[in-house]
Amino acid sequence: MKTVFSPRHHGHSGHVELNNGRVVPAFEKPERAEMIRAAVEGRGLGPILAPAAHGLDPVLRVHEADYVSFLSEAWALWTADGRDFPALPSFWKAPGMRAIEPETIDGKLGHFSFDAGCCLVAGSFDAIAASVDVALTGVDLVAGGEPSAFALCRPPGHHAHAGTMGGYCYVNNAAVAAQAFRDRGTPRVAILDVDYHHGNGTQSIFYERADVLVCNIHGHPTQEYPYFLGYEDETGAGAGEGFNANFPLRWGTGFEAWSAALETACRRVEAYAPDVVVVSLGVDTYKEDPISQFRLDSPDYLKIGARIARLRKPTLFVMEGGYAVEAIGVNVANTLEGFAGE
Ligand code: OKP
Ligand code: ZN
Repeated sequence: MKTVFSPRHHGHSGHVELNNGRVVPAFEKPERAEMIRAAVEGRGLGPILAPAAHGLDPVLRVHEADYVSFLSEAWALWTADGRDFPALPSFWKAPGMRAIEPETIDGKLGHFSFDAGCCLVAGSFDAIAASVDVALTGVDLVAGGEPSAFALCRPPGHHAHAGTMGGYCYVNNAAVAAQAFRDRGTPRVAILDVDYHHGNGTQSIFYERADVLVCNIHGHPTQEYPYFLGYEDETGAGAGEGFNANFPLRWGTGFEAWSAALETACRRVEAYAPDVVVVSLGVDTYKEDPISQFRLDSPDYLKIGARIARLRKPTLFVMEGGYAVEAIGVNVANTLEGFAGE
């Protein structure tokens, strides 16, 4: 399997987040992608390619134009106000307030985010643009006939809504990839999100559509981030009714219960009979993950990859989360090896 990777992710570094009420170095750090790249290389899983530039048009098929403009301008506006440190949002609108984009950067940061998980530094937008190019180059490979590809995206994407960043995610790489498949004439796309956190952005983007099935296995929203979406009764709306499936699991879930949810999700995907599967691949389900509460172990990822392979569909893996840096490479490589060996 070919991997797509860009070193431009390094521009998104030195940033911070709010954790337990304190400003701390971001968990979503460059070492993550480097550990994965090293493991893919070390295991000999296949060639590693640079992404091709696709421009912002495919991003605008999924994201709102004012939001993409904000992302591209935010650092310049922030530093024009004389600030040379990372930009972090810290205020948001309550329901009933006005959703009018403010003129000032402090207001814009709140308007276009839903938490303090999305810091912006000088190189963030370039890394964000490279990350989505990585996903789109993965689409090129699979649409061009490769049975599978791995888009080693960083930053991740699945929490980003059409006009809102959050949870380390700015551009929803998996959603842009799914839309790109559709725009190349692929009739039915399934997104299988196995990251520990609910992919609220991906769900929201396709919620009223029947051409993209979205399945999510994740920490239960009564206990876990993003808290306000991801319940089982969210099954889609309008034309999309029946084309969203959530499998929320309680803190402490181990592989037995997790893989039972994967089996149900895979049967849902099989019933949909997609032409392509996009896997939002997070390995923060791992037992040692510093911000997560499931108990999967490294060998389990071989089985996850093998089950996904048994869908027997062209498959694009898109990297999402995983914060146990010392194990992230092994866990991702195990998933890809389990897939390739099936
Ligand atoms: C992104 B992805 C720790 C609390 C949780 C947001 C987690 C985003 C995870 N500061 N913050 O789904 O792996
Ligand atoms: Zn996650």
